[in-house]
Amino acid sequence: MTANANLFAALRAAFPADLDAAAIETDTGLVYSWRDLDRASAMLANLLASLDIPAGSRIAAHTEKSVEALLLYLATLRAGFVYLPLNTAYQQAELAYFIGNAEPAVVVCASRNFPWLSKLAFQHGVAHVFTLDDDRSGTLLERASHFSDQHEIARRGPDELAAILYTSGTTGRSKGAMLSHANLLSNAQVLKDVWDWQPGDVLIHALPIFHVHGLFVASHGALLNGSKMLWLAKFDPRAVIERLPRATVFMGVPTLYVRLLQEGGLTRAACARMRLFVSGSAPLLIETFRDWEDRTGHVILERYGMSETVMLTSNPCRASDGERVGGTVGPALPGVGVRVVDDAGANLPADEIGHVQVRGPNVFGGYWRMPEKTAEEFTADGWFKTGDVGRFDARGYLTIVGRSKDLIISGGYNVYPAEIEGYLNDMPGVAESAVIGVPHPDFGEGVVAVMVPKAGVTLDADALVAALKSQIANYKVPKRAFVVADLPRNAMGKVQKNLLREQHQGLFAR
Ligand code: MCA
Ligand code: AMP
Repeated sequence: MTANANLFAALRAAFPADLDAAAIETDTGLVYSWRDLDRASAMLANLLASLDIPAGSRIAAHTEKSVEALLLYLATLRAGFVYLPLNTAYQQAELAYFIGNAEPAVVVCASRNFPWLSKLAFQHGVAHVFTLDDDRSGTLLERASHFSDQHEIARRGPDELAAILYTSGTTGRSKGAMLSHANLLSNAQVLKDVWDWQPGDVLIHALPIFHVHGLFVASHGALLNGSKMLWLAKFDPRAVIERLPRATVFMGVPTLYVRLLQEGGLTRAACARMRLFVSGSAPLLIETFRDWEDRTGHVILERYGMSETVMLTSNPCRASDGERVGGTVGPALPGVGVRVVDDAGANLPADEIGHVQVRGPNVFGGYWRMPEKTAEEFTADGWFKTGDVGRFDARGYLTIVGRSKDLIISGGYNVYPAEIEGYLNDMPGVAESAVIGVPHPDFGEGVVAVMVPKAGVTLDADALVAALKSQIANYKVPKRAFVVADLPRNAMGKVQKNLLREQHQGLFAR
């Protein structure tokens, strides 16, 4: 019989022999052993299996970060279902879309959201809604407590789905990137090797677990190495610094590094035991890269990835593999193909800027129930179009110089201007709008809205933005808004966002 390709089987096989050793220590002082992770994921997997839902069912989680939320992810893998993480910042309209599109069989949410979310789920035919709060209360754990703590890991083929991650495209609504067990496992194994995970490594886990960085890159890294995690429910720079002397690996988006640098406690001594600092999800400014080295003596390793592909490139970890070059995202990971092409699809030589395209065992199978969108995003010869613009240097290190997709990355979260413009354009008195990202000292890019009123209307920009707060995730809400008579357009009638970005580029300067 062929080996079970279920990702959980590989993670479980990496648990240390001493199952009573600490696997996760939380910021509230709880310690979970490897045995706890095994037993609790088994009980949750048995609960999911008892629901009599079809193979391939989606299990949607709109839950705050907690170890139990991670266990729900592991249990979903273990039982062979498909995990669908949803950022808790998402509000009703956003969730209505995700639930309507993904049609999950199970929704797990915080008890405070149960009244409206259970109704929404019911309207979309979801049969099971459980609650899970970050204090280990809720119906999910109550129900799971009645099940056995033994569970045989469901057999899954390498190409069967493990997770769907929603990510917005250049136009239109969010698309669910379908990731298989093999996509996730192959990437986790490559990273274990190239980032040189070692016995005794300890990870500070300070990222949210709704997205690739915190859920896959960080958690899989520690689990596949049998490494302990020091778990923070929310990023807090002082709590991270306090844990540095007991840790060896930290992963963050650039905003986390910017905020850590503002703390006096970030010193060489505090970082003396640390082995690796990884940054990704958004461009790391060269100033941050340099300041970090000056302050801590450590060179941040920057890597690059996407929800559709997990990790693609990485600066070297071992000195023998080369130096880490600030401003670059390093060479392609082993087994991953990365090319830079011109508009006609021809490969470009080193130093020339073009479209970044990728392929490999990590690249997703397609967008959930959107075959046309999937087809559009792949070339005829099977390369995925990332929408990023970059160039290789002579050593094969990639630099991301921009994006051909209209996307803002704020504090590591993606904000799609088209989505925000849609909401603004629907507001009374708004004729049209343009949403742009401009440099922001904390978030990297800050979201800015520029609106044109309908004839004879006086718009109150701040009031409109305040109204948006009740409709969309808070990080998408523009930090500043302006009312103008006209938007700048080119001869083709297209809004010239580059001119708006230039005009507002100093808006958030310190
Ligand atoms: C919070 N706020 C933000 C953001 N986060 N505004 C803009 N951008 C943000 N990212 C605002 C809130 O709207 C709120 O404003 C105020 O800040 C306080 O909210 P709070 O939640 O307390 O903020 P925080 O705890 O300070 O959060 C900042 C953060 C967080 C820690 C940087 O955004 C974060 O954890 N970011 C990491 C995202 C991440 O993991 N990305 C990985 C994606 P108001 O009070 O006005 O409402 S995976 C990915 O991209 C790929 C594939 C990859 O390569 O990794
Ligand atoms: P997501 O859709 O959340 O998976 O975000 C993926 C996008 O994040 C990529 O297409 C890039 O634009 C961006 N990204 C991720 N890592 C980096 C990085 N190190 N430097 C620049 N951009 C990055």
